[in-house]
Amino acid sequence: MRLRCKDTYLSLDHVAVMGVLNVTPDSFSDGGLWLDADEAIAHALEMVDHGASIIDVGGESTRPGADPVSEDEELQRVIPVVEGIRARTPAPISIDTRKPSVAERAVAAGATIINDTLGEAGDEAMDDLAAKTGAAIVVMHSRGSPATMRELTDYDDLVVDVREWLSRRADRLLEAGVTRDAICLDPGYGFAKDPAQNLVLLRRLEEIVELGYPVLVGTSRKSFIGKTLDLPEDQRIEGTAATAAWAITRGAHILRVHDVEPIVRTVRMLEAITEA
Ligand code: HH2
Repeated sequence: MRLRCKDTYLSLDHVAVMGVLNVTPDSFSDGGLWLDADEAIAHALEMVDHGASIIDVGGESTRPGADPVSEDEELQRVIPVVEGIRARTPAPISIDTRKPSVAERAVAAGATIINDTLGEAGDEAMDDLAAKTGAAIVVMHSRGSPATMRELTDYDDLVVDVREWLSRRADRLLEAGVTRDAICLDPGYGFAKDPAQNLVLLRRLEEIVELGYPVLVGTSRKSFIGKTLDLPEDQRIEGTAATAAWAITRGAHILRVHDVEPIVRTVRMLEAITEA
């Protein structure tokens, strides 16, 4: 399998690791660490050295309760970083945003993947942008906004509801003119799901993989891991690695993580076993 990212293809024959780069003061686990553009770019290059195949740049926290950021502020945070990474490595850059205008500027600056975290709040402008530019698009399930999503956890059958939403979302993208090989689906761990629901959504991940599109899993350091193990954000690497290993055996294609080096080792070890 492969993901079309404008005029290049990212091979997904091996599981790809997407390194998280939050250029924000308030992200839940690395807020404030990479606000300086030069330091952010250096961190991106380090993640590529450690085996990341994609760098995901975000300028607005999506954690429950996060304050929204203006378009200007978000652009000031992410565009110099996208340009700086683009100038130094061919690794695909994804832009993690809820604003089509930010995605558009980031794609013009060199991003080739749109990481659309709007979920059910969706904006057709994202679809049109993906169709027009040929950028890949990750569609992630979520409900409401960071301010409201904690209350929006009632589902008939969580996994069936998420699967059906992702399937309909992919159909809408195809109708908008996005090619099938440019679409990636994400169940949206931590977004409008309580801790127990996140575990179920992982256990039944195959039901999402069965849709036939590449699947991205973003569990890194999330609070359901913290709740399960009773550990703070900076002690969730092993819990994250367990979710990564599980997701790989269930057929996930891309893992979005903060701790690239240990997760790349986890992926390589898992793949060595499955290929033996
Ligand atoms: N999770 C976060 C942000 N963006 N994108 C996708 N596709 N999937 C995810 O699971 C996902 C995402 C939240 O994590 P993080 O970026 O570390 O935190 P914050 O939103 O506080 O910046």
